[in-house]
Parts: sequence; C-alpha cells; structure tokens
Amino acid sequence: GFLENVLKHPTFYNGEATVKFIESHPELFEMPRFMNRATRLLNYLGEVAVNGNPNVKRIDPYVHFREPKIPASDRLASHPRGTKQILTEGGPDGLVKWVKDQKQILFTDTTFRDAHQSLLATRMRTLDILKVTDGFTKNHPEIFSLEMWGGATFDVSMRFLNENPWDRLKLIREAAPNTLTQMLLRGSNGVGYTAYPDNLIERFVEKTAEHGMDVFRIFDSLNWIENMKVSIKTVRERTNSVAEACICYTGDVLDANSKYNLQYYIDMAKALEDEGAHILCIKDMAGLLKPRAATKLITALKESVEMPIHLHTHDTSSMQATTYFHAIEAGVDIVDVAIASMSGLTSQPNFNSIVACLEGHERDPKINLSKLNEYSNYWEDVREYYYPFESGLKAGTAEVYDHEIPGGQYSNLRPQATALGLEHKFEEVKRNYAIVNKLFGDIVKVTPSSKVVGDMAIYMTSNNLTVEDIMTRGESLSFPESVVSLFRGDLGQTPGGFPQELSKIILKGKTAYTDRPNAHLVPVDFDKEFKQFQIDFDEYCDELDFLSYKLYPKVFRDFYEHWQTYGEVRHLPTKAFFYGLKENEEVFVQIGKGKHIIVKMLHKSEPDEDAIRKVYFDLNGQTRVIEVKDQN
Ligand code: 3PY
Ligand code: ZN
Repeated sequence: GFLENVLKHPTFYNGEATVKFIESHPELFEMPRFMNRATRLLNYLGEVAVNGNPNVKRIDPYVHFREPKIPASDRLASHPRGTKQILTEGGPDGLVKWVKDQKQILFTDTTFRDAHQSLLATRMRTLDILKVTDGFTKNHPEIFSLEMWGGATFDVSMRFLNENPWDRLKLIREAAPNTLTQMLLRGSNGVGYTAYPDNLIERFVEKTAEHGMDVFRIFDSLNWIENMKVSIKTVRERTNSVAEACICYTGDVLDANSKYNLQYYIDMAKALEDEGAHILCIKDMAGLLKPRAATKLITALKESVEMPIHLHTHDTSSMQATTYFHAIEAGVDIVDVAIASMSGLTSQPNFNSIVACLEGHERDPKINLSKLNEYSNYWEDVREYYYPFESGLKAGTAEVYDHEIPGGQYSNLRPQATALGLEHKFEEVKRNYAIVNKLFGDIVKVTPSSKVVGDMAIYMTSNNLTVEDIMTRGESLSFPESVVSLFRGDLGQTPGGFPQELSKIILKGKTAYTDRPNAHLVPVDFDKEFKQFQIDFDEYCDELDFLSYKLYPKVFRDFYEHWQTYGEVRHLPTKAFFYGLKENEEVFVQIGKGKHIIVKMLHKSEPDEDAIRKVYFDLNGQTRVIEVKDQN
C-alpha cells in the first residue's frame, strides 16, 4: 500500500526525503489504483480459461500459430529524420511545400488502421502494432504517414479489445517520433455514427493533436462541406497539425450522366481549398476509381487546386494498383497502401508490390524492399491470431462497380446477413444495396451513410419488399430508425436533396430540417460535466476518458467496468487474450516499463454445485487460485 510505496521510494530510502516529499510525489497516492495489476490479469485469464473470450465466436482447433518474427532494427539508435521533423520545423505550410517540391511518390501506410478495419473487423491489438512500430519507422523513414487511429478503431478498441484508444495513440506516437501519424475523422460525426455538438468535436480535435496526431483526414458521409467546417477550422486554428479534407469518390467520373461528374469534383476541391484544407484527399472508400478515371480526375484536380493530392482506395475489384499507376503518372502526390500481407481485396493495394514495380520509374520512392518484405512476413504470422475475424472473401469482384459498397462494410455484410438468417439471400442484399442507393437519390455511401443504405437493403430483403411496394404502401411500413434519421436531416444534406416523394413516405408527415445537425445539439458544459463524470467513475479518470465517455457513453462504461475487474488486458499476448492459456502454458507479460510477470496456468477444476470452477495459476513462482462461474 501507500506506506510501503513511500518506504521503498529511492529518495526516501536514501534518506533524502524532505517535508515536501509526499506532496511532490503524487504518484504514490495513485498506487492503489494500480494495485493488484497481476491479480486482475489472472481474473481475465481465469475467465477466458472457463468461458472463452466472448468476442471469439469460432475456434478452429487445427489452426497452427507461428511465432511472428520481428525484423531486426537498432533499439538504441535514434530515429532517422522523417516527415514529422518537416512538420515540426515548417508547420503544415512547410510540409505542404516540401511535398510539392519533391518528385518521388509518397506513401501512407494504412496497416495500423484501415487495413485491419477492412480485413479483420478492426480487431488489431496495440501490442502487435507496437512490437514493430519503432523498428519499422527506423527502417522506413521515407514513409509519409502511418494511418493508425480514428475510423472504427476508437470504438472497437474499447468495445471488443478492452483497450483505451488514447493509450494506443500515445504509445504509437512515442514509438514513431520521425513519421507523421494520421487519423480518419468523420467530420461532425467525430469517430462515431452520429453528429456531436460542435464544442465536443473541437475539444476532441485539440486533445487528439495534443497527444500526437499530425494529419487529420476529414470527411463527411454525404460530401456535405458544412459538416466538415468545424473540424477543418479547429485543426487549422488550434493545432499545428495538417487538415486533410476529403472528397468521397462515388459513381464513375467517366460517366457523363452521373451527378458525380468531373465538374462536381473540381467544384468541391476548390471549396475545400477555400475552407483552408492543407491537403486534398480523394477518398475512394469502395474502390470505384477506374484506371482511366484516375488519369482524368487527378489531371483535372492538379490543374484546379494548389493543394497536394492524396489518393485513398480499396482493392475490392483487385484493379486498384493499376489505378495508382495511372494516378502516379498523372501527378498524384501521395497514395495509401497496406503492407503486403495485410493488403488486397477490401483493404488497400499492396505496398511491397507497388514499390517493386516502381523500381526505375522517374518517381521511384526508393524504399528498402527486402526490409519491407520482412515486415510483411511479421504481419502474415500476426494475422493468423486474428483468424476468427477474417471475412472469408476469396477474390476481387467487379460487382463493386454496381453496388458501390465500401470496403470496410463489404467484408462485414455477409456475416451481418448470416447473423440475420439471410445468408442464402446475400446476392439479393447486394442487389438491394444498389437499388436503395438509386431510391435515395444516388448518395455518397461511407460511414455512417453507408450503414443506412445497408440497413435499408437488409430491411427490404428480409421483408421481400420492392421499390414499388415502398412507393405504394410505404405509409404502412415502419422503416429502420437510421433511415428515418437520414431523411430527417440528421446526417446532413446530399447534393440535389433527398427525393421528395420518398421523403414524405419515410417521414410520415414529420418535417425534415436542412441546417446543420449539430445546430440542434446542446453544447457540452465541460467544467460541470467533467466534475460529475469523475464522481460517477473515479477521480483518476481524466479528460481523455471524459471524451471517450461523451462519444460512447455505454461503451465507455462497459470498458471501465471491464478494466476494474480485469485490468490492463492490452498487456497480454494476443494468443492468450483471444484463446486463453492451455494447461502448463506459460506467458511473459510486460505490465509496465521494466515490469513483468510470468504466468503459467496449472489446472482448472470441474465445476462445483454452483457452477464455480477453480483455476490454478503459477504467478512468478507462487500458486494463485481464481474462482470463475462457468457460463456454459
Ligand atoms: C470509417 O469511417 O471508418 C471509414 O473507414 C470510412 O471509409
Ligand atoms: Zn478506407
């Protein structure tokens, strides 16, 4: 306890403590919060040994895990200079100038965010990322940025990984001091699925920048700039970070009849430049940008705006490396790629192969390919631990040009349809997705608008509804809440507006609004609400926890309760975290800087009459018993 901490403190122990000693060492008081760190982890391992990890739904006894090999790097050497230093020295404008003045193609590596969001349901754990972050950024200082936060990772890390998302940000930042960090921000929807008060978005952006975020990629799920303004302005005015504003690519720019035609992109790009964006991103979330369309679009945008252009895509069609080559020749500045073993299909195109094919090109990035391949091998072995979250997609599909389902959603849709008993109707779900898009007036589909289209497609499929049914007897149907909300204006406005007749049917007499959704929300009273938050949780919960709570109240509460019982589970090796320990299996767990425990599971007893099992562990040489109720 406290007294023991004081007595063992080196200053006290060496007789140097003064009257001010305790006052100047507040961490001594914090110790009880961290007491029993090991016991809590044993609670977790005991629970998993008896009941399994509740988020692992499918265990394959034949899967064989290999020990991932961490590529060599000099742990003690300092990092070579990289893009982070350029930003620190020259600010966002200096960085933009540097990007434009040099000729090589630049890369954003999405392995730490979009790749696993799109392939493994966002389940990648911080521990597996951190094992290679230091070495990766030492070996590859040419990389423009690491996309490593935001999108779905914020919510999933609390909800399914029981990790504090802020820890991930701080730890990766610390391990990658030479490379820009990058996140995906859903404009006024923050890292959530609905609009938040402006001052919450502002505070979130400020704190995120303060704790290490360099590039904010900002989009709106309907391409409605009004929803992006607060985020862009906050990044510009209150941080030293980069505001990268997106146009979400929809339809086909080669199709002269589409409302998302070349003029649409040029106008929106200019408008974003006027809002103060430092970089323009073409965010092709479904992977619809065809090679020749890339030539047309990138060439026109290079002529229309001064900002560097950053291209993001998903390889759902399996053609997107070709698109990148066309874009690179047309002068795109930065492209998004994922390390080979985490690339392809609904993820980003293959970093390693693109590097190989650019060898000798006038924009050759000169990245050490054999080292990059070693990292791919690391991720290939790590990926195996996550097999229950694989989507099962086997090949690219040209259907994506019809249904336009974003990569991250596509890999989720079959499991979602299966869970609803619609597995045999998956084809119909995809077809209905395209039908709903037309019905809604051809909208941009990306989180959260894509979820609404998906909900409606599933609703139509499970109720055997056609467009005609909706238009003729829609008054008697009760539409999914997300659909009503979209038509009410909760996600903002779409180019040309929502179809009037359908809107009347869906809203059933209620009126829609056309101003910003955030204008209808009560601002957060930070002082007052934070005090109450600390009373409701505990006084050690800080302002970052408060932000997590404001964004996801229920998810945060569950996460907090999990933490109280099971501690910092992010320290556990991934195999132990998902699958528990086998009898006599031993793990080394680093629980803090220079602190570790060695845990061996000895045995678990049969359940007693109350279904309680005893799980015996050896913890650093001492036997410990954890009692767990068997839920089976
Ligand atoms: C997200 O919002 O999480 C996305 O990845 C959208 O493409
Ligand atoms: Zn994406």
